[in-house]
Amino acid sequence: MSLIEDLERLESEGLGAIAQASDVTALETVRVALLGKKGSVTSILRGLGSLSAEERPAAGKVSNAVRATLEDALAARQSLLAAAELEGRIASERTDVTLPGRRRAPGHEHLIEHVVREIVQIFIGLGYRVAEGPEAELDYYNFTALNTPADHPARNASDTFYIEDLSGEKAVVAGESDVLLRTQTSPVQVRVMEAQKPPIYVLAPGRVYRRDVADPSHLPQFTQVEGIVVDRGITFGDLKGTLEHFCREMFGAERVVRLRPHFFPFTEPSAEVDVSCHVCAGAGCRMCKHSGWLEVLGCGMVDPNVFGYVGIDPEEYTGFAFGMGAERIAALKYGVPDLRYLIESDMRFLRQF
Ligand code: 2U9
Repeated sequence: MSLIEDLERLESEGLGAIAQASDVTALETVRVALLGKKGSVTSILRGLGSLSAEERPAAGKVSNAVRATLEDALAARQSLLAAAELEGRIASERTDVTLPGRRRAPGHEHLIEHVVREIVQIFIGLGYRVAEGPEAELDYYNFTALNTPADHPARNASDTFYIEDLSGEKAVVAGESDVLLRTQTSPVQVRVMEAQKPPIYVLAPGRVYRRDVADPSHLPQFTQVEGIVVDRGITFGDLKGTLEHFCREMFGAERVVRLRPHFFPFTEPSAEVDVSCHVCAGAGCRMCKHSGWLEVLGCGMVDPNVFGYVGIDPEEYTGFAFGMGAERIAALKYGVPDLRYLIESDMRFLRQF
């Protein structure tokens, strides 16, 4: 009868261990120790086979009852502990939906982008369309087709960023044209004229690059907006009227506009456009260096040689072109004293616009 006593002892010890298991993992260890393959109850049950035929029924009954009692106790404790663990997790992971959210700082359009859009809108209103082109450009489109002589200073490596191949030699496309970072957006208009017959009314905004050291009025990378018109019967009067309209829309209806003769390789005649100083209304002040005028853009009638490169007949068509730096326009309109502020990403400055 010692086997039955052993079983009863194991039952009471087992029930104690089950009651003491403090979590699901500890309970599993208890289950394996009692009822697993090598468990203490299991090995006693294996011993039943060695009992005599008389002893076996009573011992079998007790052992089944002990196993059932332990299994029931394990199941009951298991569901109790699992429920407690779930409750604990729910409590610790609870989200307080009443907490205030994290404030996000929404970005806004950069002043340069804003000014480019202002300029573009004025010319869209006059029926122009916008064209774009590559920033890494061929010498041919940036200089040659714009009537720029081979010995022009702008072509010097000290003024223009030429793109080099891995050996440090100038990169050349199709054995003929150097590759450079465009110094103006004019090549965009050359490409438009190659691809399309007049009438052409096109605006070309985009980034340009020059080997300049940054100072209050120069940046090595800046944003140009250029425009070109090619049509039958276009005159210098059309150019003047268009740019007067632009300046008044951009800077205010009260501003006076004047053109001064100038020289560009791609236009003839050429001019620079000034608007009357908004600070002193033309009387002379520090802003306009006591001249009463602020220089805003350059312009001219498209040189017939340029038409020659793109196959437009200068006897049939004439055209005008103009160009401006968006950073300079932004500085004039919004009173920015140093162009470098526009590219330094200092939020204390940018937030003001
Ligand atoms: C073609 C023919 C002619 C574009 C022009 C200017 C005058 C001009 C400067 C303004 C300030 C450059 O950004 S800046 O330094 N530009 O003064 N640009 S006429 O003339 C063209 C363009 C394309 C085919």
